[in-house]
Order: sequence, then C-alpha cells, then structure tokens
Amino acid sequence: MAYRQEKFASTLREALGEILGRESLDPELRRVTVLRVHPTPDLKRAAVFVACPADAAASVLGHLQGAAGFIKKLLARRMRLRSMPELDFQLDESLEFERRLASLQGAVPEGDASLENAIPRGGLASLQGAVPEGDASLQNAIPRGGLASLRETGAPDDGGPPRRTPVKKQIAERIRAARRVAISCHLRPDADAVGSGLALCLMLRRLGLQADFINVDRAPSPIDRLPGYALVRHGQIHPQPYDLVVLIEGGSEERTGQKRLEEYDRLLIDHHLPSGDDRPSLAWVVPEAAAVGELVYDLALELGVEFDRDIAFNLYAAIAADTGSFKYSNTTARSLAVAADLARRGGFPPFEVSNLLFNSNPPEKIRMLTRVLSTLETALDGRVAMIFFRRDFLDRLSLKEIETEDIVAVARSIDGVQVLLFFKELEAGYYRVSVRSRGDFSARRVAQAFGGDGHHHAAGFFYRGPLAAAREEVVRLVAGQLP
Ligand SMILES: [Mn+2]
Repeated sequence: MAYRQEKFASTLREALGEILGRESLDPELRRVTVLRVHPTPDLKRAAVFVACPADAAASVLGHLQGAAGFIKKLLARRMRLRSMPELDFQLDESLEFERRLASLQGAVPEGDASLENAIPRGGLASLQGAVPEGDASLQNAIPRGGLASLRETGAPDDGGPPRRTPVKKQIAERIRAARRVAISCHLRPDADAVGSGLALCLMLRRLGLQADFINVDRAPSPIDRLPGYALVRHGQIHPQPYDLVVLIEGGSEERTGQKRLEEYDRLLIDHHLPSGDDRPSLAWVVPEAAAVGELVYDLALELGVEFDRDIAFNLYAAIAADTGSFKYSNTTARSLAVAADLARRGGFPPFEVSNLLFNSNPPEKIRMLTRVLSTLETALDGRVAMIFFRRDFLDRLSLKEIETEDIVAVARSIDGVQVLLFFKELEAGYYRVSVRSRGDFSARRVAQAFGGDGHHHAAGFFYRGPLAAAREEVVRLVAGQLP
C-alpha cells in the first residue's frame, strides 16, 4: 500500500473502531472488532475486515450494512472529509473469530508480564454466547486449545472435548529439519519472552542444533539474571545465515526490531493476537496460554528434549512472570500443572524463581516506585486512576531502563478503580500511555481512539504533546465511555 493509502487505512480503522463502540449505536455492532481496512488507491472504496463472536457471525454483516449510511456520516464528520469512501464490510475468515476474540479479550499483551488482564470468565462467556454458571460447564462451553494441548502432552487433564493441535507438531518438524536456528523476541523483552527464548535455545542445543538467541534490546534487571542469559546476543540476525528463525511474542520488524526478517523462513510462537505485519511461514498462536512458556513446555515434550534445570527454570519463570506468581486471572489449572511439572523435572524449589523475579529489586527501583506512586491522581469519582513517570525520575536515580509494570499493578489495585492510566514520558512532550481496565470497560477502545491498540483490559498508545492536554483528552474520552 502506498503511504497515503496506509495512513488513510489506519485513520479509518481507528475511527471505525471508536464509532462502532459507541453506546448510541446498535448494540450488535459493539461486538464487532475492526481488524483491517484496505482502501483502493483512489480512496473511493474501502474493504473493512471485521471479526465478531461466532454466534453473531450470521447477523453482523446485515447489521453493519443496515447502519452503513449512518456510520459513514459519523466517519465523515470525525475524519473531517467531505466525501467518505464506500465501505465494503467483510467478515475476516483468516482466523477463527472466537480465537481472535478470546485473544483480544484475554491474552496478556507484550511487556505486560505482571498484568492481571485475562477477562473475568463470566465476561468472556457472555461474549461467546449463553454459558451456564460454574467452571466445569464453562470449559465445555468454550473449548480452548489449552485443554487440547494439555491432553496431547500427557500432562494432567481436567476434561473437555478432544482437539488436535497439529501446528505444534509442524513446528517441531520444522525445527528438527533445521541445522542453524536463530531465536528472537520482541523489543523491551519481558520475562516470558526471555525465559521462553532461553529455554528454547537450550533445548535446541541439546538436540545438537546450532541455536542462537539474538535480541535487539537487552533485558532489564532482573530478567537478565535468568540462567543462561549470558548466551543471549544483542543485535541483528540479518545478514547471518540461518535455516530458520523462531520468533517469540511478535513476528514483525516493528515488534522485534529485527530487519529483513522476510529473508528468513520464520516461525512464530505467541499467545497474542498476531498483527497484520507478521507473515511467518507458520504461526503457533494459543491465546488461552497464560504464557509462551507453557507453549515451549509443550514443544519440549513434543521434541522429546530432556528438561535440565536451566530449561525448566526459565520456563517456570516465564509462566510465573506472566501470571504474576500465579495470581492473575489468566492463571489456569494448566499453568499450575505445567509449573509443578517443571519444578519437579528441574529439581529447583519454586521459591528460587520468585526470589529472582520478585525479590531482587534494586533499591533505586523502589525509590522510583515511591516517586511514581506519589504522582497518583484520581478522576471521575475515583473510577479513573492516573500515575505519571517522568524521564528525570530515572536521571536522578542513575537507572537506564526499568520494568514499570509492577508499579502499574500497584496503582490499579485501588478499590473502585475501573481504568488506570499510566503516562510514561519517553522524551520531552512524548508519552507512552498504558491503559488498564477492569470488567466491561475496554482499554482497547481508548487506545484505538488515539491510534494505539491492545487488548480489552490492557492497551496502549503514544501521545505527542503537552502532558496536561494528554491527560485532559484521555480522561474526557474515558468519561464518555464509562457507564
Ligand atoms: Mn507473554
């Protein structure tokens, strides 16, 4: 797509996402997620690819077409255009809708390791159709890949319909057929990405392959103290020759910082919704996995690799981090079962992992935490909390970069807070705004209104401009979306 077309597509997608979420519109339309917009080069027509829960698939196109005129009018006003392109709504069939939706609603986004963002079970159930109360019936009503892979790996099962996960086998076959493998993960790596990547790298070496873990960004402390971190190389994979590149939690150049990935045969292992830029030759995406660590565990069993202590420790750390020590709502019985198996196979006390991940903060970090938390403000009757991170908090503390997700978790734990906004100053007048929400409130819609994206409970965007303006605009938008 040409630049103008691309720019138009992203503006249109944002605007559509925001408009479809409006209370005033047909409630059926609020179940629609706008995935991609493809305008024609003359911008006179645009194909709009949408996803929705499976039970709405039959009716949603009709609703969209019925409201098309009204939507166009709202769009024209919002985008300040005299004439809007004809919109051609299409259901996206490249992935199962329910999986996409589950991923949008429940999976843990990158860098949000300590995030309690899986959807409350009732919430997801209501999106997916009528589901009776109680966990057991819920699991039957919403069959998930997690249960299936549990069954396949021979780990403890808790029932559910049998399903196949042939992708895992394909991934294993591709790995077995390779000789030189590079592994990489997303920028600003978190413990799940690094722990999973390290474990995979060690696994492949045990299989006799040449495996390298190559990341653009260095992991912040204490993630860089995971066993084997010394083998991580920092920089570009290109132009070194590899038969295969395995990408963890993010397959695009934008996500990984790796250039010219398209010159390699690429596999993606992820538990997030893949972005449109990812074009791996094979993607293994399991949104219901609490961490990629669970998937790499499955892969180890599939490959028949023996778990040594370091492999098991890294995978355990990956899962412990993404589930916030098994206390966030993305934690499943399977996460616990896998972790128990890892602790047993690796022969380490689980406390060693929590000690490394959670009890090894440098004193500067705690000082910074006090500074960030001291900025706490609330708005809209205590339903919105805001915290602010200023660049000079780091300068004064001789810290370069630091994980701030746990600070967000502290602020979000305030009783009655439905939305948490974390304004992180990246440079003067430029902010990364993290939006965290609870219950029905969609953090994603807020982020989308500002050109960002994310998941139902965790999303983010970048804002250029004065902080006061950012705060005012975001709070105004949130106020319009709170019930
Ligand atoms: Mn993760």
